[in-house]
Amino acid sequence: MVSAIHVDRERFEREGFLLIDDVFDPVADLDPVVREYTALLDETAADWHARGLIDSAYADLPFAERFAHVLNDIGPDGYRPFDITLSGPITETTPVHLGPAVFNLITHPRVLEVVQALIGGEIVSNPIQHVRIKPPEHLLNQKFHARNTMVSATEWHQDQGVATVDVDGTDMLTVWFPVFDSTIENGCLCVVPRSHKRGLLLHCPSKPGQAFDLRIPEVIRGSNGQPLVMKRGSALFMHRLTMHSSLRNLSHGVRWSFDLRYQPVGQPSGRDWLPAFVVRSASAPNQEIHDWREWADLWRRARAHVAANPSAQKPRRWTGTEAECA
Ligand SMILES: O=C(O)CCC(=O)C(=O)O
Ligand SMILES: [Fe+2]
Repeated sequence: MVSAIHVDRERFEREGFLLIDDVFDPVADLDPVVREYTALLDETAADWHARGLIDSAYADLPFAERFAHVLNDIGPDGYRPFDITLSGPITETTPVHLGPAVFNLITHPRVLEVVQALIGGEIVSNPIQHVRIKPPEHLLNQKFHARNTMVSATEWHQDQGVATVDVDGTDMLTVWFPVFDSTIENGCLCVVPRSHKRGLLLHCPSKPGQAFDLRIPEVIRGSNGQPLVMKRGSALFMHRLTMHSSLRNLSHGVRWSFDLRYQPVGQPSGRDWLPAFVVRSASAPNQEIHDWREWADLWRRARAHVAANPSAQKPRRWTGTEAECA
């Protein structure tokens, strides 16, 4: 019997985050994800090699080394088949990973138990979600080292700041968890406790014209961040206004995490061209999706729709011309 989870709501509201151990069973919940990604990397590397896009399929290398070599050869866009959302320009063939092991994480009853305690029992899975597979930095080409939040460090930001403005009234909750232990050396997440009380802060593009890589300028942020070392199986539940970032992976192992988001049914998702689906509803249980194929279809249909209607994809809220961004 797995134990019920104690959710300290008062602490969440005070600190802006809650770290909970043993949300996932590493063997039953996380190992299948590792296997799913090992097969995906195998397939993708073989395909790219057969098409002459990479120098080798690197089949003899362990996962993290293989991933780094494949990315070095193919370039930053090669990350897209591994991620679990559609971002950047979307065409009918934009790759995204939609597998059963990932679906089981998104709909995991113990995650939803905590989400329900924090935002109520009518819950939608928000489409702003990522997998971040960060190989040891020394294995990656220089071009990946800075400002690539998927494979290297992440700048300080609030998740509300990276969604479109219609999300402002939405009670969006971020759930971040490591696939393997996350440490200071391998690039764990950092938070500024209680920063959610400051409201939405200015975000600047890290490079001029680069609307997708945002950070809160240091003059505004201050310097009281705190690293969160986390064990495999644990999960962090974070308010949409909590400032957070992540460190570089200076270790010899992979730094691998998922970040998912949830919100109450009926509120805007901040990416309304992507699918939001009901994961739990006591009032309309027939709306819940339990089949990963149905979920994958929602994503494919959304992709086809955006490919045919590019204006469905809305711009982010910051321009970079604000004085503090200079
Ligand atoms: O894992 C990371 O590097 C950043 C994660 C993040 O920003 C998030 O989960 O919202
Ligand atoms: Fe974030």
